[in-house]
Amino acid sequence: MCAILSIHVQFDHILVLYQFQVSIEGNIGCGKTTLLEYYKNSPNVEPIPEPVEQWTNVKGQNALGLLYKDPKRWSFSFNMYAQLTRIQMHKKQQKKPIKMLERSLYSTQYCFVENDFRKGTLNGLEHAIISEWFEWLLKSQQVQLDLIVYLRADPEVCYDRIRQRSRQEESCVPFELIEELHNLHEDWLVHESSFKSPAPVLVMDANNDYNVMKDIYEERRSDILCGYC
Ligand code: DGT
Repeated sequence: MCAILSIHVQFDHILVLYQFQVSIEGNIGCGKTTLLEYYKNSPNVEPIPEPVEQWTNVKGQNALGLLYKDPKRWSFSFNMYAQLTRIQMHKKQQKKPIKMLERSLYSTQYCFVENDFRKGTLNGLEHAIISEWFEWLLKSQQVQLDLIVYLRADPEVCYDRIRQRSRQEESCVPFELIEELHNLHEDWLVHESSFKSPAPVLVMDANNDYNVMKDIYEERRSDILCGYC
């Protein structure tokens, strides 16, 4: 499960770091950011939030906003950019034993790209290009995950949370999309019927309010942090 990623030799002592990569996965609005926030002050955790601010300002252009305004026109551009920023998250130098990622290269491919292809917002050529990039990145960049924490929430709950937080770009997200993404996460992480999971999956019921979720995060601290707590 764990990997020795670096051995630092410093004069007369050797420091061996065991480094884990944990990806927090789940539908839009399921509470991934909240989980990262909860653990961000743990001495062993390095949180890597997804770069939404970068997506809303690509040299002055709001890629996320354009994606929802006209998915057929912008899905290819957005997913290519998401793929780039995700590999940057995976490759970011880690100083602490646990790198906690908000999503991964895998959820871009297995949930968003897959859904866009099924819906026709990515055409066959666009899908082939993104998929080739994905395969190449997997082979060449050592995209390692040791654990996936799947925050499993009902689509209705996620949809309510999205409406409540009212991120401007997501004002027109249809419920249908949340249902489709829910099913894709389930197929991937629970049934493994669409794609194989790249790491063991810890499934957590994320339907509860924050106060209850906090208690659950505390109870499961050791499991979520691979024993480093
Ligand atoms: P949370 O904390 O569980 O509420 O998570 P969110 O909703 O802040 O983060 P996430 O990753 O579920 O989604 C942020 C927005 O970006 C959302 O509108 C969906 C979109 N998004 C994220 N990753 C991808 C991707 O790889 N491809 C596409 N097409 N959209 C993505």
